[in-house]
Amino acid sequence: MHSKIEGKGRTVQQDKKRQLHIFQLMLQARFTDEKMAKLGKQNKGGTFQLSAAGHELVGVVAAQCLVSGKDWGFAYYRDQPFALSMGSDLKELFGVFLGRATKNHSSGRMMPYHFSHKDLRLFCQSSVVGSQFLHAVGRAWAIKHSGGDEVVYVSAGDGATSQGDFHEALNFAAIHELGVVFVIQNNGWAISVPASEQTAGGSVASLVKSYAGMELFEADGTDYISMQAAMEGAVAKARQKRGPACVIASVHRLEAHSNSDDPKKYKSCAIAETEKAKDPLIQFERRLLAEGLCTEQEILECKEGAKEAVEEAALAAESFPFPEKGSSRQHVFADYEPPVALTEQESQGEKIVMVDAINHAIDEEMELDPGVVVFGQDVARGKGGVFGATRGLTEKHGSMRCFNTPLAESTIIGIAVGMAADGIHRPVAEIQFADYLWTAINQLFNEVSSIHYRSNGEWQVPIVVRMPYGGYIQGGPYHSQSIEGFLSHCPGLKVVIPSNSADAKMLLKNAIRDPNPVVFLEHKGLYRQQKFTALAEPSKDALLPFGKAKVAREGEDLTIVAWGMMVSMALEVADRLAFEGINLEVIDLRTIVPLDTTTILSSVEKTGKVLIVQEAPQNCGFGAEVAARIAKEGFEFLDAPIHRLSGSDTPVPYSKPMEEEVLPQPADLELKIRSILKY
Ligand SMILES: Cc1ncc(C[n+]2csc(CCOP(=O)(O)OP(=O)(O)O)c2C)c(N)n1
Repeated sequence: MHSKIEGKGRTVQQDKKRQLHIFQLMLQARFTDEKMAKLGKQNKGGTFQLSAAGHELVGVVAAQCLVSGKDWGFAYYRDQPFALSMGSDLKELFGVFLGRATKNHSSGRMMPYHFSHKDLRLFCQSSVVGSQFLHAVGRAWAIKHSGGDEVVYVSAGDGATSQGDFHEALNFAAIHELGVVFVIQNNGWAISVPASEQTAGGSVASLVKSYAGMELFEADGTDYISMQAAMEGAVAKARQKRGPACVIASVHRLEAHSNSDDPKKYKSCAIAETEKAKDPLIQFERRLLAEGLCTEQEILECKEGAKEAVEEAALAAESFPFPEKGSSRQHVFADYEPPVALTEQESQGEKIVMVDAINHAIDEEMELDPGVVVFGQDVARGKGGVFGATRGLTEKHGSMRCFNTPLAESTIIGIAVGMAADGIHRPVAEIQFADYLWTAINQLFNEVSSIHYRSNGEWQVPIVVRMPYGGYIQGGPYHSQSIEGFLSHCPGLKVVIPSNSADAKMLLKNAIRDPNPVVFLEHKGLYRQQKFTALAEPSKDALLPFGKAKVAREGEDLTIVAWGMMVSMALEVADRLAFEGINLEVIDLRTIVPLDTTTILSSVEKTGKVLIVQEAPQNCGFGAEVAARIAKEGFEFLDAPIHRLSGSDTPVPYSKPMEEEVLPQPADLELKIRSILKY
């Protein structure tokens, strides 16, 4: 579908009050930009300035077509006019610019123009161009399946449409017929890159049209009649639950990209002059006068009123305090204590393998909480994931609570963000193999992990990302990776790696209830493993808090610190060496973020010797972190240097003899233990 809306010759209901209100907002936005530029030069706390001049009409009109506090906004950095028109306090916008403490918009954590306002349903934005598209469609998915009629607005520049996430979002929105309105503010430039070097054929519209069910509205974003008609049409479609729409609004960026950019390096004076002539404020004013909607005097009053409001807001913001000293470390994680007591006692249940324990954990949480939704590649129906962990959940809980996504990892993590934003949905996403997380790493590292922090605690995204990981199954370089070291390096993510079925069940149930993002790593080699791994199934009520390592075997001669698959290898070797009178203590970390250093240190205090065993390559692996902490806090306890046994610093090859050379083997472990004990 394609509706081309011309600016001329259309009749749109207009009333004077509404027109003057729109004009006021546009003026306020323009004067705000000018004032911020001035304040920046005066060294009052704001260093980064980014003007929306030329884009004002799009944002203001878009906001007029939405219901503030009901509809959702995922607004990009050139959308200050939108944020303002949705009800953001001008004083706060100035406060953010000056790096001051504010209730909304990050309170000094983000550069300005990263809008976040929970009461107004403006979702927390990052600086990553294009990430927000998938959050918006995730939100729209959740609205649709809750039966609501809220519309989701997501905006970006034309350069952002080159990002894969844009196309993934269009695809997902079209497949699920979601009530989302994409608004592309097409100024023809991405900093200095013109459209001809950005988009195949130079037309974003022709790319958007190829997504079946996506209705396209092309508008002149400097002309009120055109913009209003496009936005009204798009919002009506979304509101009436007829699926997604995309408004491509042509505008001109009248200023530099930001205060550190000089457009003279890439825009000729002639182009800049032509663009200035299309200033939406001038056009709006002319139309008001030409159509007799207001007098010259009223225009003057409007301008004076807007200027006064801006000056007052700027002055008020200058008196806002800077964020409190010591507050910069707050809100990495939301507070959480498991609702029921730790259940470590021996379970009376039947023995269960890890993959079934995981299935039962999700099933029980789905029964308990209707907000829990499961999705990923191949996870639905009889297949239930390539390892069968989610088998039967679609049949039991319905096709909307356990569903397949497209083969697009960024979609899987990105939609989870939007779903979780309402505090009701609890996405449990599956990445088919940890090796393929990398195509979604922006969504996990740059987005999910820091939303709570970046919004100064305003938003929480309780998301569980489950991933099979690890080798020993001849999976080759792309089905064998152990990636926990990377994950643990990212502030804001909890990282869980169970070594047996009972722990897996209790830890996963806890992960689903935790308000923070949790990455849950499941070793493929343990899914159906019996020895050391298949344990009695814990009850429905049993949860295991994070950050509590387990002494999996007690001993006095040497401490082995391990996690995941390496725990069973350590236990196997420990059993064997016990016949020779060597008593090993095996610590199973269970979660690496948070890390239980207390249990590690008290074990090292007892044994005086420690070996850290990890499957991942050695260089910069998580074992290095464990070693550093023992060296710092347990140095006095040590009778020998801290040792590590790790995978080789190579990819994991497929052929069995090669795989065995690269991944730690029981014989390697035994050798290492003997050499440390001789020290
Ligand atoms: C993924 C990513 N790459 C690069 C940047 C740096 N950057 C910030 S804005 C921008 C240009 C974006 O242009 P466009 O989407 O057309 O929006 P406009 O600024 O023109 O409104 C770039 C390259 C970024 N923030 N994110």
